[in-house]
Amino acid sequence: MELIVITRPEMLPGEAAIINQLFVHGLARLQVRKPGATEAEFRTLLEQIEPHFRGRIALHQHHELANDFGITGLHFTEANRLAQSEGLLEALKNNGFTISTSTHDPEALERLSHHFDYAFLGPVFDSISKEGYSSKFPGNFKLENHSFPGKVIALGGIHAENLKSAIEMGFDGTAVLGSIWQNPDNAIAQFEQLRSLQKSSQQSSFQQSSCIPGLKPGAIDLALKMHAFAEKQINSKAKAVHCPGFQPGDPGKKDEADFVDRLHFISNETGTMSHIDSIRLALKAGCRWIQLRVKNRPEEEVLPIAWEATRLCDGYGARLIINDFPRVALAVQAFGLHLGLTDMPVPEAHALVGGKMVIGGTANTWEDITRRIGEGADYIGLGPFRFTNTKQNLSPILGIGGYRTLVLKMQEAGHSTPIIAIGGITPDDIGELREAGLHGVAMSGALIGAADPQKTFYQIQQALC
Ligand code: TZP
Ligand code: MG
Repeated sequence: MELIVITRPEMLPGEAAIINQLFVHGLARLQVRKPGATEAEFRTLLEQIEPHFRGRIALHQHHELANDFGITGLHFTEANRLAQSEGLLEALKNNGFTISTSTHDPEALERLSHHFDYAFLGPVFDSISKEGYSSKFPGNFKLENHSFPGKVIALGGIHAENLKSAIEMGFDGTAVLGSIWQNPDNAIAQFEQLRSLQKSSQQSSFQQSSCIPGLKPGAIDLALKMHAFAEKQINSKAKAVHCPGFQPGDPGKKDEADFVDRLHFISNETGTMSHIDSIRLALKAGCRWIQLRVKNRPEEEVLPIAWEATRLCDGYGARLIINDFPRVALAVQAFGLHLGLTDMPVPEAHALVGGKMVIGGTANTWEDITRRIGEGADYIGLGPFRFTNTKQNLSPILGIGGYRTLVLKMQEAGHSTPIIAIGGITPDDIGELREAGLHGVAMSGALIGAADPQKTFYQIQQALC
């Protein structure tokens, strides 16, 4: 369930620093709404928001800035919405944008374009920030069944005391403004309080499974660590450009193994879908660790795909891992590189991409595992779990028994390198894989072929919790 923050309409001193902190503390969506602000004022604010958080922003005004800042969220106010054609909304959706709108009238939900991903409805309570903006919703309001397929977010006058009532009205999420910004010094504490209230008020199992896309479940601590790691990565990227040599035994690196995501999406192409299409699908569904795995193509063809993947991943604040092509990983300054069983050893790859790029390696046997650990791999992709059409020349299938044996052996030997299971995995397999001691899973077909990839993503997240 979403907890969305809307900015104050006017510019606020120190606003960007608070916004960055809100993101660090797990904010999944910020609506930048400043009706009177100029494009230059928007630019100044957006420039101060850390690039890896900009994928979580929706712009209410100055949509023309979206491209420059890698912003994929566009909001259409009620008046603005009426001026848009279905064709334009559809084109935005097809180009990877998330679009939202707002309405005051529950009946208007029947008339909203189905292209909108979410719509604000309110004011459900008397507004805190907008004087005289009082609610016309009765206290016992219930959101009736409606035909709008997107999420409906309660807006207006929501604070710690009434947030639970808003959730009980049947909304898919809540949006707050006044309660966050009325005392900016207290914005983060307020956000945390609202978020934990919202979490404890969630009732249905689907709502409970709605971990924030982009962050691992239950994630304030993790978000803080990730933030620290992201900063380290930015520094290390700068280093990688200036001194790409491998630094053996680099002490800064090993404790970062914790940051290996529990869900890795592996790109693929089918008759109807390109690698980029598959990555866009995964990002929209919520995946934030994306491996670009292009097979049987020369490096010069992989590079432009990697650039496009980088642009997309940056827009969503996701990590991009390049499979097989160290020089491409270096060129696009990817977050990581993944090496297959027949690729070069990890230290050789470090010599090409720099000592600090995250490097993962494939394994199928105990010998592969110990070799990967010896080489200093940051994570190991162990598989295949079962037969899959996604990969040609599959190694022998491990099954759950194979994983149990190998993970036990690792534990006995005192090895803690995170192991990611791969190969034909579906959401239903995750429970037993986690029980067997696996750190996470890599999936391709189960997400690409899902009838509703976002629902599948939530199912996966819940199983990974
Ligand atoms: N390595 C072993 S299986 C596999 C790779 C890259 C493919 C995983 O894709 P899927 O569709 O989840 O089986
Ligand atoms: Mg390879």
